[in-house]
Amino acid sequence: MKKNPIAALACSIAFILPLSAAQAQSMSDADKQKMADNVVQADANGDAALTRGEFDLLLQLNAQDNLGRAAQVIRLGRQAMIFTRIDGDGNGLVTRQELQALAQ
Ligand SMILES: [Ca+2]
Ligand SMILES: [Ca+2]
Repeated sequence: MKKNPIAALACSIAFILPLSAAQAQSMSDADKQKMADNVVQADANGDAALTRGEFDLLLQLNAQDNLGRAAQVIRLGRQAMIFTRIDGDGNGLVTRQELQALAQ
């Protein structure tokens, strides 16, 4: 059994969506767990990378759970902007490495 890559991806996303490390650190463990669950749910094909569609779904799930700035991102219609910012190599997939690079 290899270690679940989703948890690490979720942690990285927890950093990205609140868009500041301070806000991410202020998230409760329960919220981080919800975020991880949402990533698993959004990553429909389980490859630990998010397509634009999977990313939109993740934002919707996070908004429903009032996590990070997801609701604000959707209200302002900034999904594409944020996805583009995270997708460093522009291949249309957000990977764990790209999230981690952004969280540094
Ligand atoms: Ca995927
Ligand atoms: Ca990419």
